Amino acid sequence: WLERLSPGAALLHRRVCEIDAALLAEVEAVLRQAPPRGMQTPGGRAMSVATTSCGAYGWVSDARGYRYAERDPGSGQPWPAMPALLRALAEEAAAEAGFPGFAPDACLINCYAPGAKMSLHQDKDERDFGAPIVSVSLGLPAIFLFGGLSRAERAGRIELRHGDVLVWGGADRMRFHGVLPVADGMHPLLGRRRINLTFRKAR
Ligand code: MD5
Ligand code: FE
Repeated sequence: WLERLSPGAALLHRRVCEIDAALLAEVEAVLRQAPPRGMQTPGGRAMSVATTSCGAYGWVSDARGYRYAERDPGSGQPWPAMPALLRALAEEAAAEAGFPGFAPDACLINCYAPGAKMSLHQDKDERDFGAPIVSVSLGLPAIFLFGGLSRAERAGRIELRHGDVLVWGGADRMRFHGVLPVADGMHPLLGRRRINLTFRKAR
């Protein structure tokens, strides 16, 4: 079911549970071709999340900064293509939330082991803030922090569970957000992992 969090933000509860195994098969194929790696922040700190991408562009971070790149810095090869089911799901979820015509060119895959987290930040490395962002959660649950348009605003908390899809568009696209450290556990399909897929229009 669709829960509207704000005019531009919707949580599609359990949206992908019925197709989770097929989506995961596509994700695992990408992970084999482009293994996830811990990135460094421009400030030199190690991120606890392991990251890879598929699609025309992938998100990378190192001492030079955050950016979208056409190649996987690990292999020097172009990123794997965005698999068909993943792309279709992202387009459908965006339309259901009120953003028809979404055409993602980047899918960032964040792999969280127990204890991994993501600090409060804004997504602003994309060229066009008019396009929404679609986020799909698989595996272990996590507490998602959803803040305001300034860092100082107190963040709300929502639990993201396996199969949940979040869509952020309009003004809500620029909210500060993060993920609290993932609690240890065992998911029947994913094991001791949380995987988040983030579909964006990077260019
Ligand atoms: C995650 N990933 O669970 C989250 C899901 C990232 C990241 O934050 O940058 O890789 S994406 C949640 C999101 C994206 C864009 C805007 C907003 C939330 N928002 O305005 O709250 O690994
Ligand atoms: Fe983000």
